[in-house]
Amino acid sequence: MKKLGELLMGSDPFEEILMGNEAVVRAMIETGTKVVASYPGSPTPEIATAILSIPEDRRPFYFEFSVNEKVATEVAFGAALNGNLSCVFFKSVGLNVALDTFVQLSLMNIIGGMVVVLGDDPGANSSQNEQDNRNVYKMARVTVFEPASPREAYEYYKYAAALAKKEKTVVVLRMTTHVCHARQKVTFDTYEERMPYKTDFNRENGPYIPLTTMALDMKRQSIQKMHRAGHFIKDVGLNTALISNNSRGKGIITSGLTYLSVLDGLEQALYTPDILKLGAINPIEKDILLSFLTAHDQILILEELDDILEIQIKALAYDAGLSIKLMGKTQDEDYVGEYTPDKVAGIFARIWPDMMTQAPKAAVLPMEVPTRPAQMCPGCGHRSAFFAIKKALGEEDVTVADIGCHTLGYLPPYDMGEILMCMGASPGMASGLSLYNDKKRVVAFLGDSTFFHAGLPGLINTLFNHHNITLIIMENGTTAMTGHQDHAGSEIPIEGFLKGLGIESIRSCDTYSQSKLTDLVKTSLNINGISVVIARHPCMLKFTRHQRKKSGFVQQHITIDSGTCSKIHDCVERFGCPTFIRNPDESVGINLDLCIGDGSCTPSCPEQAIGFEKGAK
Ligand SMILES: Cc1ncc(C[n+]2csc(CCOP(=O)(O)OP(=O)(O)O)c2C)c(N)n1
Repeated sequence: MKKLGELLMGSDPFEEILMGNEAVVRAMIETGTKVVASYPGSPTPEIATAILSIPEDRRPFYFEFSVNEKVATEVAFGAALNGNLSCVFFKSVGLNVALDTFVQLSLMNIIGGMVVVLGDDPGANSSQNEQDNRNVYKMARVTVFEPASPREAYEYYKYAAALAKKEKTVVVLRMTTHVCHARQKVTFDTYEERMPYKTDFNRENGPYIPLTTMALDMKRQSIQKMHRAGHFIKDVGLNTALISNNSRGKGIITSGLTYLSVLDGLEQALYTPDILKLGAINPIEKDILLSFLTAHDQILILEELDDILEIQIKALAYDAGLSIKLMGKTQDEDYVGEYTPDKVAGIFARIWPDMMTQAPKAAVLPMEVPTRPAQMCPGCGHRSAFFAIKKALGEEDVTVADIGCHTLGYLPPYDMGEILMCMGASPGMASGLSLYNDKKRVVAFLGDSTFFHAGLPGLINTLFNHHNITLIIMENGTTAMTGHQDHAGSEIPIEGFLKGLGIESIRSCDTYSQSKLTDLVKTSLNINGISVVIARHPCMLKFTRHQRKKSGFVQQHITIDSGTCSKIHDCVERFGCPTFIRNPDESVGINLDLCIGDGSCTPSCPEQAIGFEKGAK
C-alpha cells in the first residue's frame, strides 16, 4: 500500500479506507485550501499527522502549528484576507481560547473563505470536559455542517469550502471523536493544478474595522450571509429524510455520529420510525423540519450532549402551532456521555417499548479487561521530577497542576497537583492561592508547550502583581501529550525568555539529576516573589523512538542485584515506574518489555541495587 502522503497527493480519483481526520486532508487538497494552521489537541491531531506525511516541497498548502488556537485562527483569517482559502483546526476546548477572535469572523468579508474544523469530544475521551461547542455557534453566527462518517467528513469539508468561498465567510465542520477516528472506504475525486498563493489584501473589500455603527452594519451583513447559507444547505440537500414504510407515525431527528447509533439501535426494532438526518445544524433548515414535524405524531430528537436542536425544533413547532409530541433530553435523565448504540437503544426501549423486541443488553466483552490507570511512560523525565520535587515540599505546601503529561503527577505515589483547570491556568490559580498565605507555599507546574500557549499571561501577572509562587516548568522539548508536535520552545529558549521578563530567581537542571533538583526547589521555595525552576528532560518516548531507528542500536535495560536489594520497594512505591514488578516473594523484578534502560530510577534505590545490562532482551 502507498504511504499516506503519496496517497493523499495522488492526482487521479481513488478509493481507500481512511480515518476521518485523514479524509479531511484530501478534501483540503481538492478544494485548493492554501493555508492551514492548528494547535494540537485530540480528537483532531491526526489531521496534522496526515498533512505532515506529505513532504513539505510537495504539500500544496502552507501549514503551521501556531502557539495556540486563537493565534492559529488569526493566521488562517489573515491568509484568507489575501484571497486564499484557509483552514484552522483544533479540539473542543480550543474554541474557548480562540473565542475572542472566532466570534468576530462572521462580521468579516473573508475574501478567500475559511473553514474551521472543530473536534468536539462527547464522553470527554481526551479532554478536561465534554463541552458542547454548538452552544457557541448561534452567538458567533456561523454556519455549521456535521458529518457522521469519514466519507461525509470529506464531502462536507468540500461543501464547507464551497460555501465559504461563495459567501466570503467562515464555515465550521463539526467533527466528534469517533468521526475523526473512524475508518471507512471513501471514494476520492481528482483535483486541479493549484493556483499560486495570493497576496491581494485590499481594504476596499471591507469594512474590516468593527467599531461604532460599523459593527452594526457588519452584523447585518453577517445575518444576510446566514440567510444565504440556509439556501445553500437546501440546494445541496445536506439534510435528508429517510422514510420507512412502517413508521407508525413516529419520527427521529438526529445528526452526526448519533445517526449511526440510531441505525444500530433500530436493528432490534419491530417497526422503523422515519429519520430526518441533519447534515447542517446551524442554521437549521426550517422547511424540511416543519414538513417532517407535520407528517408525524411523535418525534424523538436525538443529539449528543446539550439540547441545542431540541430547543430550536420545539420553538419552531410552537410558532407553527403544531401540537405534536416532541421528546428529547427531557426524556433522558442522563445528559452525560456519548450516545452509543446501547444508550440509544435504551432510550428507544424507554420511550417506545412496543418498538423494541427486547430490552437492550449492555455489550458483553469476551473477557474481563483489567482497568489500567493512566501513567507516565518508563523513563519519563516528569516522573524523576516529581520524585525529586516531593522531597523538597512540606506537608502544608499546595501544588497546582496544569494540562499535559505532567498532569499525571496528581496520581499516587506523587500526589502532586491538587487542582487542575485548563491549559495555562496554573500560574494564575497559584497566585490567587498565595494571597495572604504565610503558612502554605504554593507551587505551580506548567508544561513547555503550555508556557507559550496560555501560560505566559498568568506568569507576567505574577510578576507584575508581585505574587509569591514557585513555578516549575516541566520542559520536555515537545507537546508530548498530544503526540509530540513542535512548539515555540524549540526556537525560543524559555530560560532566555524568563530572563528577558526580568525574573531574577531562575534555576534549571535535568530532572534525572534528582538530588540537584530537590535542592533547587528547596532554595526556590524560600524566595520571596516569583521563583522559577526549569525541570528539564527530553520526552523519552520521542527520544527512544528515534534511537531505535538508528543502525546498531542496542537496547539497554536495568537489573536488580537481588543480593543488595533489601526489599524496601522505594523503586516500586515511591518512584513508581511501571517497569518494576513486585514479585509474590517481595523481590523486585523488571518488565523487560517496558524498560528502556534509561536509569532514571537508579537514584530511587537507597541500597544502590539497580544496575544496567546492555544487549538484546
Ligand atoms: C485549549 C486546549 N488546547 C489543546 C489541548 C490539548 N492538550 C492537552 S495536553 C497538551 C499538551 C501540553 O503540552 P506541554 O505543555 O508541553 O506538556 P507535556 O504534555 O509535553 O508534558 C495539549 C495540547 C487542551 N487540553 N486545551
